[in-house]
Amino acid sequence: MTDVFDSLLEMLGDGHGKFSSSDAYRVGRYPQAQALADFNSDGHMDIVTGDFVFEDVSVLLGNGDGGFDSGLSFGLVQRASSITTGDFDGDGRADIVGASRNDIDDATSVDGNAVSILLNRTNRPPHADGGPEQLQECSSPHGSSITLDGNGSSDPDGDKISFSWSSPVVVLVDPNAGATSGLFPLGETAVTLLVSDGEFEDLDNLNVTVVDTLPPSMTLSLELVDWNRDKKVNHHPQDDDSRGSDDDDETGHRGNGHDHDDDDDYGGQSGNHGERKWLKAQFSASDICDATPTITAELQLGSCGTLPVSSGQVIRFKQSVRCRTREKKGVLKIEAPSLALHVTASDDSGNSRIVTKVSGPTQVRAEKKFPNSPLSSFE
Ligand SMILES: [Ca+2]
Ligand SMILES: [Ca+2]
Ligand SMILES: [Ca+2]
Ligand SMILES: [Ca+2]
Repeated sequence: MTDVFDSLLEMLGDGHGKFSSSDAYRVGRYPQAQALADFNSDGHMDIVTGDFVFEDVSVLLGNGDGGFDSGLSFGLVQRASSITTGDFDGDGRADIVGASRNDIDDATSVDGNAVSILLNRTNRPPHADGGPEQLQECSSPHGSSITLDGNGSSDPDGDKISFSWSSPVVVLVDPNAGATSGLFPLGETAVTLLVSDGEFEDLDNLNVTVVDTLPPSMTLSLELVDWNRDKKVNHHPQDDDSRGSDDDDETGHRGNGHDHDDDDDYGGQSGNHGERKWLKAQFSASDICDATPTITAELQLGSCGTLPVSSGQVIRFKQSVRCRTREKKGVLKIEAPSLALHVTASDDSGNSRIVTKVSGPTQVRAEKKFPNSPLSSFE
């Protein structure tokens, strides 16, 4: 084999007008003509040589560090006396043109004095494009359904490409389609798209991020209730007490003046000052993304401080400068300057909603929302 190849010496410039020691590469026997181009589009310069005797063209593929991989031989250009490169068919790949000189005495030979063009058909790798990074609002406690579109991927040679999507935690609907989808959980999930033209592959990595920026929804009420079930809300319970219509221990107090409930609301404190209201505190919260948002509630009693309260709690409230709170038979009895129900609902992502409902002759409604931060409001 060695007698049909000659050596091509390759020397590296050192940037100071000198060259380092050389390596030798096997090409055709009489490499009279040479040219440079990147024939396989890998970004590294390659060398083509033409063999003046054996009518071979050899290409040495540059490997990027000054060396070359073994050559590829093509038997086309006759007695190449010069070689150059250019993209003659406009496909972006460098082609080779060789000028052949036949024996000067045989100038009429049909084989002599020709120009040969070798069109480059080197396969180039495809380009994977899995689309942009995705950021979506969470749409359920399981996350969000998100579509991935890799149809922006391409092959510079027009080769048909295959798709392979993968993600460590998400089951994708059709991982071998150009576009796919999956149910992505809250947070950041890595996705990889691999495309192949059958010979070369390319990867694109992207992140899919599902966020929860919306605070929980809340319902709450602090409404007058029909505590003695007479089909009327108990705005003036003193009147109801005298009918003895339920078994609340308030019933009948007024007659004997004995307050075994240690409750001296009656007697001389009738009228506006003594007005009492039976109320029920009710509240609940839900969140699109968090199936179990945290909810806490308290009764704010003005200068008398606060009391934790559960949803469904019945409250007997009397406006008073006194601070008295007792629970009896399931009823929270409160005497305080004011009464407000203050509820906070928070999701796992730190979004909070706070709503305060004030008990009074006219109930003020207002609400503010502060995603990702505690908020304060009145309802
Ligand atoms: Ca190359
Ligand atoms: Ca070309
Ligand atoms: Ca290709
Ligand atoms: Ca939320």
